[in-house]
Amino acid sequence: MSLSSVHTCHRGLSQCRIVIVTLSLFRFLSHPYRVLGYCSLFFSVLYFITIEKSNTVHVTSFPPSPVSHLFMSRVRTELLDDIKKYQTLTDDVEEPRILLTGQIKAGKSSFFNSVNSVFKGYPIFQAAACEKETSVTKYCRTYTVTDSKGGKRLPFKFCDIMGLEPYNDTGILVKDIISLISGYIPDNYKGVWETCTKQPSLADKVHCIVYIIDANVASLLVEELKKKFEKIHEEAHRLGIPQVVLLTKVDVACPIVEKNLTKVYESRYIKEKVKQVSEIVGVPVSCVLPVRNYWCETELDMKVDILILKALQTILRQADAFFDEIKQRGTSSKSLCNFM
Ligand SMILES: Nc1nc2c(ncn2[C@@H]2O[C@H](COP(=O)(O)OP(=O)(O)O)[C@@H](O)[C@H]2O)c(=O)[nH]1
Ligand SMILES: [Mg+2]
Repeated sequence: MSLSSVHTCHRGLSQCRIVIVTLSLFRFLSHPYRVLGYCSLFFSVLYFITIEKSNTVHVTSFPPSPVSHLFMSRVRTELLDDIKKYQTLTDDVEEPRILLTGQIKAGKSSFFNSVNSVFKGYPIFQAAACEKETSVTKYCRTYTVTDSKGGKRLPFKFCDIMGLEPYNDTGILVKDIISLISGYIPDNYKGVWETCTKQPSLADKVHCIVYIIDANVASLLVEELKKKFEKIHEEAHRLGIPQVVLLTKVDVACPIVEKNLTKVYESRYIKEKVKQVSEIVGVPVSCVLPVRNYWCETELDMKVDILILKALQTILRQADAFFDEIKQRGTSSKSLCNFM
């Protein structure tokens, strides 16, 4: 029996005793006083119900920390297991290619670092966060993650590219992103993107586009940038590539969430931001995931891990939906151009 049910049982016994005493009194009362007896019975039952109600509140207000810690630990383990067991639905692709795109400093590199940290078991900052992106060289940097230090390679890879900026003089161009998602740009490619013309296979394509948007600037995005998101969304939609948004820096955006990350789904402010970016990018609200990245920590935090893992699980599920659709259509990697 759990601690809370033992507690309720004790209270229940004392309430029963009150009712029994009242009933016995009632038996010995003569007729004229029976009305008074009824009244006392009524009030004791009322008292019983009131105490029962206050009991429930008392029981649920048990110190929550050990319970929630246990619960969170289970959720985290389940998410980790689910991701480790992940296998693509097609033999043509071993590791889904996940593109991280968004404005500079939105948290693209930090998201990869966070995923890497959760699987390594300690914070690790492999991808240079806050890297200066002044170079004009387009570089599709590919990152893989291993399970624990020196462990097995996990079944996904991230493409990290330069930021998508409102104006074309800085940042990656929409046409470059379209070349990348269509499969023309290989992993870690540093050459001239325009000369890449090899016929792409399904494995060369991007299997999920992840827009990384800073929750603090979501409402300040300029029209030019929104139009770029729109163009990428249209093309991705045409190609059937799934799209997900990660709303980063939720800890900075909302003071309630900063104090307690478990409130992230309850925060009205974050809910509003989720709706806002879902409209800007054109993805359903269920595909906008609030995350808090590791960026300066020395130890892992279970609450941060859960948000990161939930985001990754959603990305992989979306990639699966893409593979499933291709399977349903009977499109093989060789005849991919027909699908595109
Ligand atoms: N507080 C907070 N800061 C973050 C978060 N994610 C990223 N950052 C900060 O934002 C800066 C830019 O992140 P970075 O990953 O380099 O962005 P990128 O340019 O999109 O790759 C980092 O130095 C971090 O300080 C987050 O979730 N919360
Ligand atoms: Mg970066």
